Amino acid sequence: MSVLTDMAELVQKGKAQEVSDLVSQALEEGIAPQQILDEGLLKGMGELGVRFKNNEVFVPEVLIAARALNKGTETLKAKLVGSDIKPIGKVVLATVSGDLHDIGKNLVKLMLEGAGFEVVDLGTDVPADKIVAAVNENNPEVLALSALLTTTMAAQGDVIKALIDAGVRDKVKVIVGGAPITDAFAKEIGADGYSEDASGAADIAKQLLQ
Ligand code: B1M
Repeated sequence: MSVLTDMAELVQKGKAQEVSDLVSQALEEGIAPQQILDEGLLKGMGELGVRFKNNEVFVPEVLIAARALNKGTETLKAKLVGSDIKPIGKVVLATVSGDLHDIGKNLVKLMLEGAGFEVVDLGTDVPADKIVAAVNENNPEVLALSALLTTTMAAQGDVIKALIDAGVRDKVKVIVGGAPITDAFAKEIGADGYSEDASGAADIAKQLLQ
């Protein structure tokens, strides 16, 4: 079995330290960071997601796997993110209210940092008023919102409404993403940009700086 197949397997088993060790081993073997991410870490979570949907595994197993995946991406971070890049801009990032999914958000953070942004990460389940306060406090060029549930995607629109109500909508560009989000939905809620994946989010944030 290859190191990436083992990694995908160990993500599903939630073996955080082993996953991290395999990421280091894969890097030593010269495997590209993006390939480690796609064919090792995310492949494992994708396979577990199918088993979750089919009720073959449940929330605790998925939670433990998510921790292993996050530990693996932390180990990759040093390779994906340049160490002495001068920030090209600032992004405030959050998963919206009611939503605890953070793996996609963390990848967006990684890619934004890799593209040279300073990122203020507010975490998950962040209410609209807290996001508006963070925009006022940090003055970012870009606000990036993630949502993974059909029941929480509307909260991205609530954040935009809250920015309008607070009179600060024109101070910041808003980009949105997450599995249920589409370009049409992003336009409907008045977002400035949408990407279906994390590296695309970094590209759009860069375009919006211009
Ligand atoms: Co959740 N969950 N979950 N879950 N979970 C999903 C999303 C689900 C599709 C599973 C399923 O049923 N097939 C389903 C949603 C169904 C729906 O809404 N239609 C679901 C459900 C139902 C639930 C609960 C309600 C389950 C329950 O309690 N009964 C519950 C809700 C909790 C809550 O949030 N309030 C729940 C809980 C959990 C865990 C806590 C156990 C865990 C999260 C742990 C964590 O994040 N730390 C979890 C997980 C891990 C998943 C799955 C298996 C994997 C999600 C993931 O991390 N994928 C997921 C099924 C699946 O997707 N196969 C599922 C990997 C990640 C890299 O992808 O986040 O999509 P993703 O990010 C992508 C893109 O979307 C994009 O970039 C990334 C790739 O490059 N992206 C952006 C994300 N944000 C972006 C922002 C951008 C741009 C791009 O710009 C700003």
